[in-house]
Amino acid sequence: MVSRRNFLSGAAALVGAGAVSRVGAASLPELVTMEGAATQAPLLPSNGRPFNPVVTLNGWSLPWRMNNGVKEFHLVAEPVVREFAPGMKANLWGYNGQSPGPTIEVVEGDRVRIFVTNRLPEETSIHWHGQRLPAGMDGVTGLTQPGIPPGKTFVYEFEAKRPGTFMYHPHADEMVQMAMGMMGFWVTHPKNINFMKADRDFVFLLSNYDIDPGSYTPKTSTMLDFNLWAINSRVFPGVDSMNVRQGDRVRIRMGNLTMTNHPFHLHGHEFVVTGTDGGWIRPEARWPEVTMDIGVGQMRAIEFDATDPGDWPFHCHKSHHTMNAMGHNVPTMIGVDQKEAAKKINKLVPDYMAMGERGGSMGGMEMPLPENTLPMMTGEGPFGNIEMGGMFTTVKIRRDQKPGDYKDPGWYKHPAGTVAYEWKGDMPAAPRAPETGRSVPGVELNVRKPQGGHSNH
Ligand SMILES: [Cu+2]
Repeated sequence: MVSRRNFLSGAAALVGAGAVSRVGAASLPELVTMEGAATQAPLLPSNGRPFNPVVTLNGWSLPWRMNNGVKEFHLVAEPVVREFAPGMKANLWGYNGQSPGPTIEVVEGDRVRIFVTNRLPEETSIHWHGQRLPAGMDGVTGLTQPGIPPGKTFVYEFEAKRPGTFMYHPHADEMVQMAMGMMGFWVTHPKNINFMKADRDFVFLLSNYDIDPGSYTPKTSTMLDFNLWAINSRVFPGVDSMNVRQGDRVRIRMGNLTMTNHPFHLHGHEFVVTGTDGGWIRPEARWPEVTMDIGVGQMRAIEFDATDPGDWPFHCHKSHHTMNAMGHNVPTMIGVDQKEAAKKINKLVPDYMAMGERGGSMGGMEMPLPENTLPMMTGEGPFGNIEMGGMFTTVKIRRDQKPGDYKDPGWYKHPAGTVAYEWKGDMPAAPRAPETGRSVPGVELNVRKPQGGHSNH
């Protein structure tokens, strides 16, 4: 077994493909697994046709071996432990040691053979989402194949006909297996290496989990009310930043395997949608956005020129998707004086803390949390608590980031005079909205009263 761990800097160390060539042709390709959740350096193709590799956020790409012109991969479906962010781990199901599984990268026209070994306690299969392939290779349990029983290995084989962005996931006990984290990314690179070449090509999957505070295993019967919204089974501040050089053409590809849509928003730059599930979009048909909604089961590729240095958020715009495990039945307490009630409760529960009177900000608060539980709003930034979680990360654009260097450059150093600052001079009166319909207690509301003859009673 070859493992890959933690090394954003030495690309040479990660090419495990050479190590598998000594394995006999009739055997399974050597099993390659990953430990840890750090973003791995791009997997430079050591054999087969050339391509520009992608970088999987908090993930990795699976090495292959060539066998008589066929690219052979070995995926193992198995229980894994995934760290969502420092301080929280979960028991998930995944592939080759991690959830999500490794990214598979091939070239348009490649003949691909994938060995899938099942080490789960129930049957599984893999559906190659978006691929043109023989129906019998589509991976739908019961419809196109029997389920892969525990302990058995099945083989999928097809030609990667269409370049673009794909996913893989089980089509067996699907709700449970996807709620447990079984999924992976697939990129079919164009045979022309210069076609739509980008300087940085990041990929990740969106997934959702329902893990009660203090527990370790997702509730698999949850349909919509998930409490962890993840980028590649990580949540902020556990999601790595996308580190690029000023002037780079940056591509970000996403696949949505959650149970709802996610409007992803980029700060400081416009992007264009260049790819969908069905392929690449011609330049004249692309449209500019700063927020792009990605529906359930969809894939999208966006591109932009990284013109402006800084630490720019890239996040889902549903605000509860940028929070970590939270209770959902919390009443709004803004404006409610809880002092007297808190005194009474404190007699019974000494640690009780009245919350929410001034909003939900917990920036300055230290609260005891159950074991294995992340704060809802967290992440230490250069100016204090970022108060985010879930589907949030940053694109870090730097003038001096070297080509091919994916290392985190640290926080942006703003040029003097370019940061929002406190005003200490005179305060002119700010214009106010006209005083109609104000709901301040004691002020008579200017509401139209029902007139005689128009009553609905
Ligand atoms: Cu979202």
